[in-house]
Amino acid sequence: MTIRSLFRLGLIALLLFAVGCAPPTTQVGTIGSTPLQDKYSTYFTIGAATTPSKLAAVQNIVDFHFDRLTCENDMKWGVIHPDAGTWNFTAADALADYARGRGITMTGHALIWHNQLPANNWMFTGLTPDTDGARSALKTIMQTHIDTLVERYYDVIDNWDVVNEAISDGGGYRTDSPWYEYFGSEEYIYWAFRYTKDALEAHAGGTGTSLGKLYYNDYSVVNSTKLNAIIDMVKWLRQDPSTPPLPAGQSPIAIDGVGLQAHWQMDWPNTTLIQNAINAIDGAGLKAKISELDISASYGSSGTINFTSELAQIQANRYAAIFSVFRSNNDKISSVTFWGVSDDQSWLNNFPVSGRDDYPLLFDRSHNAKPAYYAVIDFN
Ligand code: 9MR
Repeated sequence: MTIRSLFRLGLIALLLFAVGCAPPTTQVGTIGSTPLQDKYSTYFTIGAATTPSKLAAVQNIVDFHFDRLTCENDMKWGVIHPDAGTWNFTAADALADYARGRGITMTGHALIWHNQLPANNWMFTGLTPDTDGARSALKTIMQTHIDTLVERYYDVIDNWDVVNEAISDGGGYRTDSPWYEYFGSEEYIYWAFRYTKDALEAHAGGTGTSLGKLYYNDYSVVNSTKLNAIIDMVKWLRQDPSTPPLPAGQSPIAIDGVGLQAHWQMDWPNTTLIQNAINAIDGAGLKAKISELDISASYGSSGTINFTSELAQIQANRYAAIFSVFRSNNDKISSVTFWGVSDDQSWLNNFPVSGRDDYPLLFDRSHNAKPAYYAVIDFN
């Protein structure tokens, strides 16, 4: 071996060493080579919320990294059941077929919610709030809606957001929901879970398919006032001692878990709050599901911020800390789903400020893996 070839070998070794030591931020132009779904296979499934048109633009990422899907909008009442007897299954079917084709499961989102209802409000039209007539009519409408969705998707949906955001930030039941208004109380929550459970048992019971799980889903679940109210609601549904009665003659329902939406920020909530919420949910005999994870980089700003490499690294550290909590609680967590795939597709580009860019996800506007992605897979 000549001096020159030795020198060349030394140079190559130095170069390889430098590449090996380079911080993950220098890796650009790739979706990453470690599939999230593989890295987390012994912990929990890793999901993404999407729509058919968004999926088309990032399908390579979803194919490679995610083994769970949620319809970001397409199973909501306003989209899928926009009028009495009118169903619009096209988009939900497309995502369900994609999931079936890959053999992955979905989260059903969301059966009963006060938002994204049909524009013409058809379910409530002509009814008088807080009357037996309204309750009776809405129970029938609700049951038909739930039966139809469960029958169509029970084979691919393993857990359902049966009721979404029914508790206010102050801890009481949300009274500005038309469901609450027309039922005249929180009784509608019971019926939503009742009909979903019955439909799951009827459709999935004899087929060998395991029953879909029943979840209550909300934001700010780490807030202890809200968390306590959610747990009280769960105890009421299953009729723990000293809880208010159920509708006359109805039997208790033990729901399976609580979805923490996890629309979080760079500095909120801290990991202690997250751990406390997971512990409280587990202590109540329930699973925690991280259902809508994103970390806004723009929170508090009125316009588009400059997402510098320093900010990207701060966000990566934040994701690392959060996923470390998730991993160490994997026995208490059923799944982790991101609310979107790449930054350009996030709902946060239009909320709370319309048209402002945000950077909350693991993949950037060019669909390349961000430092946050490398932080999430950086563990042994
Ligand atoms: O991401 C969804 C966005 O496209 C819709 O415009 C919005 C309408 O309210 O709903 C967004 O998803 C929400 C989810 O269904 C429930 N939790 C809060 C999510 C973000 O608003």
